[in-house]
Order: sequence, then C-alpha cells, then structure tokens
Amino acid sequence: MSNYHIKHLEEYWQVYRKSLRNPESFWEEIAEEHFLWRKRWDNVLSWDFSKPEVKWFEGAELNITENCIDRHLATRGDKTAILFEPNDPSEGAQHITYNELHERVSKFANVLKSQGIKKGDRVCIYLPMIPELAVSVLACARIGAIHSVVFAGFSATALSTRINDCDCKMVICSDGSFRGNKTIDLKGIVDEALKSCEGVSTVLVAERTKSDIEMKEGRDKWLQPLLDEADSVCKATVVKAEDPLFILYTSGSTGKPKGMVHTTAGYMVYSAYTFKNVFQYREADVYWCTADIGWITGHSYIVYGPLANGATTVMFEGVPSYPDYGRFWEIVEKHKVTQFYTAPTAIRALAKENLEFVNKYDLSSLKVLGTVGEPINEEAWHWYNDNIGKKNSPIVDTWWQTETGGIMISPIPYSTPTIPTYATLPLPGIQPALMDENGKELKGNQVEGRLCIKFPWPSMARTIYGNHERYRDTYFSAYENAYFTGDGALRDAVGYYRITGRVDDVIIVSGHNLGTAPIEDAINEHPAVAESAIVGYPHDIKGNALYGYITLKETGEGRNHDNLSKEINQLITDRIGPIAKLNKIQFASGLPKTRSGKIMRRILRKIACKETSNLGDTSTLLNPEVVNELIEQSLVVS
Ligand code: 7RM
Repeated sequence: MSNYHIKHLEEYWQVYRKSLRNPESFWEEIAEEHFLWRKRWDNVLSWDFSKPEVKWFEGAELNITENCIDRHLATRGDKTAILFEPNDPSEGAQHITYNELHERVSKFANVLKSQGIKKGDRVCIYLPMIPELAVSVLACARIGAIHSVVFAGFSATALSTRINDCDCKMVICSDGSFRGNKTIDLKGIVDEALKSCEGVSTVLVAERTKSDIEMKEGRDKWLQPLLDEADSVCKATVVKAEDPLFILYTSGSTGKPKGMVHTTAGYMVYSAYTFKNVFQYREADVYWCTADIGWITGHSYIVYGPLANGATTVMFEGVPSYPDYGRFWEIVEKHKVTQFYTAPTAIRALAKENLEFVNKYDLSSLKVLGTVGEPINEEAWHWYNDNIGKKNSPIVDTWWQTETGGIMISPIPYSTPTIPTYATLPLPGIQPALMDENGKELKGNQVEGRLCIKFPWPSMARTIYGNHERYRDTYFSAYENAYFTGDGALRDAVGYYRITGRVDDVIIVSGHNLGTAPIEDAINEHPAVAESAIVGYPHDIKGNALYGYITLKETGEGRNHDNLSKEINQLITDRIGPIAKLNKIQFASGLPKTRSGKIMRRILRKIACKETSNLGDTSTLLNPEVVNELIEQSLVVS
C-alpha cells in the first residue's frame, strides 16, 4: 500500500482510515519519503483551535524551490517544467525545461537580492500569465521573501489596498498584457496605484507588449538588463517550516480583503500530495490548469503542486474565446494534455457555443477533467463529461478554498465513483463535519448543514496578515474546536458530500432551508437557459421568497418570457418541489461575476431586496456595467 499514490477505492479507504487513526505518523511518512529537507522536524504537529494556532513540522528547515526544481535536475533536467502557451497562437509555445527554470529562477533571485530584498520582505507581483510570473514567485521563495500575487485584472485601487495592507517594498509588473485582441496598460495601473503606496521603493518591469510606458526615475527598472547581468547560481535560503511562503488576498463579504498567510512546509507537502492523487499525475503527463496564478488554484496547482512532483505544467496567457471558442481544445490537442482543470463558469461559457468548436479537435489524450470554484450545475457537468471527456475521463469536482491551501473534498479519479454535482469524499487527512444552526454536529448520513473541518491539515492558512483576531472571528468562533468554511453542504446516504453554496446563500423559505445550487441546476436544465442565480428577498408570508436571475442562450432570446417562466417553475416543481418555485423572475442580460468567475449573489440579493443605495464593494467585479442594467431591469419585475 502506498500512502502517497492511491490507485483504487479500497486503498483510498485504507489510507483514509490510517490518516484518522494517526494523522501525525500519516503525514510524517509522506513528508519523509517524498521531500527534501535541510533539517528534520522535531514535532510533526501542535495545534490549538481556540487560539487558533497550528504548526506542522516544527523545527524542520527547507527551501521549497529545492523541492520544486533542484532535486529534479539529476533525473529530469531536460524535461519541460513549464509549457507556456501565449495569447497569440502564432507566437508559438515555449518549453521551459527544469534546467532552464533553475537558471531563470536563480538569476531572478539574485536580481531581487541586488535590489535589497531580504528574507521576510513582502514583494507584490502584478503580472499577466507569462513565464516571469511563475519565475518571480519561485525567485521570492528561493530567498525566503514573501510573495503577494495580485491578479492582474484588479484595478489600481484594489492593487494599492493589497500593497499597503502587507507593506510591500517592491512591485514586479510588466509594461502591459495581452488578453484576446485587447492590450491592457498594466504599468499605467501600477503607476496609479503607487500614488498611494509610500512603502514601495522599487518597481521591476518585464517587457511583454512593448507599449509606450513611463518609467519613474529611481523607482522603475527594466527587468531584462538586470537579469542579463545576474549570476546564474543562487544558493537557496534555508527557511523554517512555519516561515511564511506567501500572502494571498481573498475578499470577504464585508470589509477589506483578507491577506491569508500560508507557511512553507505544510503547504508544500499538502499541495504536492493532493496534486499527485487528485490528478493521478504520472511522469509523462502534460497537465493543464486554466486558472490564473493570481488565484490560489494557480499557486497550488499550476506552480507548487505540479513542480514539486516534477510535472509538466501548462501556463496559458490567453482567454477561452480567442482567436475563437475552440482555443482550449486546440491547446489540448496540440500539447496532448492529459489532465485538464477549469472552472464551471468557463464550462458554461463554452457550452453555449457551437459544438463544432469542440469536435474539430482530437481530445483523446485526456485522462482526468477537473472543476473548481463554484458548485458545478448538473447540465454543465454532463456537457463536460459527454463532449470533452467523451464519457471516458472521470470528472473531479474539487472543493476547497484560498484558506485551505489545497483540495479538501474530491473524488480520486479511477477510484471514487463520481456523481454529478458531488465533490464526493474527503481526501486523506481531512475530517469534515456538518453542523446545525445551534452548533451541534450532525452525525450519520443524509444530513445537511454547515461545513466545518474538525482537525488541522498541513496547508491551512495560519492567520490573516496583521489581524489574527479577524482570523479567529471569521473561521474559529462560530463552532467550538472546528474551522468553519462558510459553505453549506449535505452528506448523502453513502457519505458523499455535495456543496450547496455559501451559507450566506442559503435561503429559508417558509421554514425550509434551500441551497441555491440544486434550484439553479433545475433551472439550467431548460434548453433556453444559459445561466441562473437565485437569491432570497423578504416576503410577508413565507419569510423569504425566491428571486431568480436568468440569462438566456442565443436560441432562447426573443422567446415569450411568460411561457418561459411557467416552464422554468414547472421544472423546479418536478425536480425539487413546489416549495422551491420562484416568486419573481428577471430575465437578465448578464450576471455580476468576480474576476475569478464566481457569481456575486450579494449584489443580486440587494437588487432583489431593492437595497441598491449601498451595494458594498464592487471593485472586484469583472463586469461592473451589468449592475446598473440589472437595477433598471428589476424595476419592471413583478
Ligand atoms: C479554490 C477556490 C472558495 C469558495 C468555497 C466555495 C466555492 C470552490 C467548489 C466550490 C462548490 C466546488 N478558492 N467552491 N470549489 N463550491 N463546489 N467544487 O475557489 O477562495 O476562491 O473560493 O468557492 O464556496 O468556499 S476561493
């Protein structure tokens, strides 16, 4: 039996049970056999959720880049580590081998040092999906500097808030970025942001678009000349197991974004372990996660997890619709991608388009399909399974969070039988619990409640940067001795988990707890519907009633809305029951989405409740223009 690589269901159960019986020796064995340590730990785990304080592998010393790069050189030096696929396909892909990655990271790390960056300093990285992004992340880790990657679609205000919150000394950016047929003036956004960031003394600028930009004397420096001069050897800085590796911001429902702090050893062990098992990664595979490194998915499953396993990881600069909607599938065919990991929002967008965009390409290399970020609705799941996987590639519906650092609940492909919309079973080492409103654990199967985790796992965030109290209040105060995820979930008759959405999305209608995901599933079954989102609004009799925002496919446009409403409510009645029927339906031109593709129900709820004077923070929206349209349309909804 191998703890590190699970290959069938029985083995999963054995490993899972072992991880429950003795979590410490379970993780210790994995840490010992699969990683490179400069010094061994004294203590595998100490924890106290009331403080909260969690420490893994205390006393150990290491450098994560030696695990992600150096140790592979002897056996995989000429293997592609990063396969860069540019926005414009005619530019051609770049294969960066482990040897080359080693040299590029070393040089970049020497540049950081020469610019005064030391262990523990915070460095903000604001780059598009170009190789410099992965290289700069690893260069920080090489010298023990803490990276704070800010997704390069965020505005100047969002950027400056994040730079100031953790006192970054340096910003790494590019002149501009390419997205489809657009060129974005990234450096201009940085200049704007830095007007309110006193602490930043250096800006390193990578050349990408060759746009005409301003360079502020004394502050801004072109990266390439510095790299050209830098030494190609950089001894890795040894750090302690619990030294911070990075900060990554995640927006809360209120207040300023939370800088989640991840530490080194536990994060490394867990991201590598889960990558290996959830994607069943094997040596010759070509793995592709379409997320941006600006999100946790990119940190754990484009950079650290794959590289720690010596994998080939694809980095895609562009968008799914450029040059046309076949781009993803063209890339899968061209590079013979074996594992493909994306978000439900991307799947729904592609499912709206002509199937010709899919069927033109040979997708037979695919072995595992993944999804993350939101509950995947049943229709999208089937489209993905039928048309991309040809019913031959298991879909891993992976549930996790920025805070958890790695995948928590997910099928293990070829072991765990999958069911659409179910994230299925906890990974080894993960102890989920469902709680009722009074904080009591719901034992047994066929229960629905709030999802908590009862025992520490190696990659959990250790604090919110500069605000440990907020960390405790947000995650450890709702339930005693448990981490509260903020999500609702149900456990079915066989113990499989289905995530029903954020708890703040749960709507109580006439005393019935309704999760948004199953209702949206029923609506999306209607052939004319592209996407939907359900919120609650106050109702005299029911307490709350349901308000549905629905966008139509092109084929549905121009159809009679009264008839559609009746058909949709009939579908809901058939699938769930009349209790879940919508009281109001708004046929919307679009839904507000975060830049990571999640529907922002908070705004939809305010519109439905006619509380539009204060919509809260909309700075992280991808399509802010849709909000005013929705408000106007809502005035005629009855
Ligand atoms: C990885 C990531 C976290 C929130 C989480 C959930 C939702 C993520 C799934 C999901 C249903 C999934 N980190 N979520 N994955 N819901 N099924 N497979 O997305 O910090 O950006 O978001 O996303 O609500 O709490 S995140």
